[in-house]
Amino acid sequence: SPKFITFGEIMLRLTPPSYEKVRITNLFEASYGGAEANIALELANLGIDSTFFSVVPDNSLGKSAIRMLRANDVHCSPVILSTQKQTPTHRLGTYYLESGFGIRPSKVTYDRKHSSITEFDFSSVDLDELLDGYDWLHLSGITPALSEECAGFVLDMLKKGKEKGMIISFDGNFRSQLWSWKEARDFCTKCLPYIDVLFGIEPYHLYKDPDHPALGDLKDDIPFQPGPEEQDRIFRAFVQRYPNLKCIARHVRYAHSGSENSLKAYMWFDGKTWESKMFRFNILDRVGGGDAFAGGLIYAAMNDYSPEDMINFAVASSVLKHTIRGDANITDDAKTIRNLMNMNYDIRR
Ligand code: KDG
Repeated sequence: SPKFITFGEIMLRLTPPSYEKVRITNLFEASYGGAEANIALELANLGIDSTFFSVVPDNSLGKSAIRMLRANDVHCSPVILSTQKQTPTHRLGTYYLESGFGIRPSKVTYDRKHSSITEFDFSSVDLDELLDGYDWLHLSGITPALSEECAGFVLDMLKKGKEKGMIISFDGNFRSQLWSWKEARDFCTKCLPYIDVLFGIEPYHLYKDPDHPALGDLKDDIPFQPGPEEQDRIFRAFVQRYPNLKCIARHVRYAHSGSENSLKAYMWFDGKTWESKMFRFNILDRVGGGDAFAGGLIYAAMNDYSPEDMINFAVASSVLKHTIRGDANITDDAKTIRNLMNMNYDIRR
């Protein structure tokens, strides 16, 4: 099957136990996560040849983050363990997650400025060599928000990946604490011509753009939870302007009372809009749900699933992640997700 590579930041995550507030806890649980790393990990867990590229400080924290990925079968040989000379602040980005409970939303506090990946000079990286031998490149809108160097490198990767005939997936992944909606939209617009598989296009991030003719008529009238016809209009506006887009996927969330949620998704593929089943479930940890959705869809596409199975597998993958603590979708095999996708909830014994 295709060989996968991704590039992004991996961070230390500190979480107060038992839904405690950051302000009163005296304990933080440590784990590691990052949008692209989460996808690399899920794909590796599912048996895909999966590689992660990043820059982390050459210290215990940087090494622990990478060891966690290695222990989950992710190849990390391209990862740069940078010296203090290369990256003067010499730190692994950190984030605090205050897990929400029921109606109280989760809260993320970033402490990631000047992390090693943001200070690294990427001109020393030979992109042709880095991407050689891989078939699928995944990037997200988080990395370009980190620094000018990271943004430039993401664009260079997209161009080189395209030149090498790779399949390119991209998740808009808007993070309002890192940049403005306008900055995100402008950057993602530059990326669009290179993308085959697009995630994370929620209305207020990317396409509410009056200066953007093909997308401009999709103004404020797009609801946050669109129906299939509205979503079809959105997809069509995208592919009309960017015919390179082979697949666009978007998941839509419905909150109920307590921690109960429903999730379903739409996917543009093969010239039409597909709608997944609706899944209803309880949330244990919602961080990384979008990555699990993307990871599931990438896995399904790599394995030539039918369009219905692709979109249902992607949602089921996200649903599974919501039941797992930590950022990544830890799985044993694809069968676990396929069972969930077929709503077969029997105990496996
Ligand atoms: O999608 C999950 C990510 O948000 C999480 O892993 C942390 O990468 C992260 C970020 O920048 O928020």
